[in-house]
Amino acid sequence: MALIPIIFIPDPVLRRVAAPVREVTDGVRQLLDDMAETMYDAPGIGLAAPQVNVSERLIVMDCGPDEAPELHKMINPEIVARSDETAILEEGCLSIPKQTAEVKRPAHVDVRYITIDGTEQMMRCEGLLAACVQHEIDHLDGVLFIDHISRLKRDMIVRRALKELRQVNGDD
Ligand code: GNR
Ligand code: NI
Repeated sequence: MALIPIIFIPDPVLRRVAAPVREVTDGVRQLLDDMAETMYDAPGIGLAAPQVNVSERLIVMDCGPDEAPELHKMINPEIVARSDETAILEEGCLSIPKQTAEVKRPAHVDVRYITIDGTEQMMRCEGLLAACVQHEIDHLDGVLFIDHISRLKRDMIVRRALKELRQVNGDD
């Protein structure tokens, strides 16, 4: 197990469309383990491979309460159905430090993905998990939560996040 450094805006890897995983190898399983450790350490409720500089279609999520963690590892996840009903949730992103905004998305989605055993599986996601899985699959397509809000709010969040990163990095 190992922690992997998280990539921040405006790194272009966050805007790239990630490549499908062609084979579920020990390397893929190791990376998912390391991504889970990195997510818990951050802490966050989800992490996509581009956020650790790997442009491949891999995500991890855990939206469970601390007493009952529920880790999901997904390879090549795809949304196959979206509800007409929408929900507005406050989102943040580990790649856009210390900023949040309300984002409107389908309230429920059905996701199809490959497990670490290499078998296909479906999962119905609701509530926070639905927002999280859509946020993570967006990352695989180079999309960030700020792309779902007004330009005014987006520009403010980007400006504040870059300022935060400058302060943390001690730049001029
Ligand atoms: O930690 C995170 N919280 C969160 C809250 C609401 C909707 C999505 C998320 S995902 C985010 C971690 C992250 O940046 N994942 O890509
Ligand atoms: Ni994110």
